[in-house]
Amino acid sequence: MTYIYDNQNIFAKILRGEIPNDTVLETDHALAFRDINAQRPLHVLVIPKGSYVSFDHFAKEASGIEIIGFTRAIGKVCDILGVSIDAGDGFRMIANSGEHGVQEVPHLHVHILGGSSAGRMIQS
Ligand code: DGP
Repeated sequence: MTYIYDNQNIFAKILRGEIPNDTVLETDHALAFRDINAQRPLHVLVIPKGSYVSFDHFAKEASGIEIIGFTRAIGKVCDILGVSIDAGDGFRMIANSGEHGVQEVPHLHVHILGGSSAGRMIQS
């Protein structure tokens, strides 16, 4: 399987600074910013800086350093938002992938949703 990355996707443009974003955290390997269409009081997207379409793509082809950097950034974002289990009320993390995952933007992103209950895992 070959993953085809479209470098004109909206998150690639955000990474290149062509489109503004409300940054929560930037590290060597990840950028976190508020979702333009927030579904909960706290709704942040965390993306790796590398060109990965989806989580499966990232899991198979990213380097160990990229995977650690991205994962640690997610932990830091949880701390920044105050949703960590150790200090807050928790969160829902979602990584939509491909057609059946109903992924709109083809650059890997995880949604961190908090500030109120995320409800049941799948509604329909
Ligand atoms: P998904 O369906 O998982 O691919 O979700 C894509 C999310 O990206 C969706 O919740 C809306 C958000 N989004 C789309 N365009 C932009 C944008 O230009 N800026 C920001 N901050 N978020 C965006």
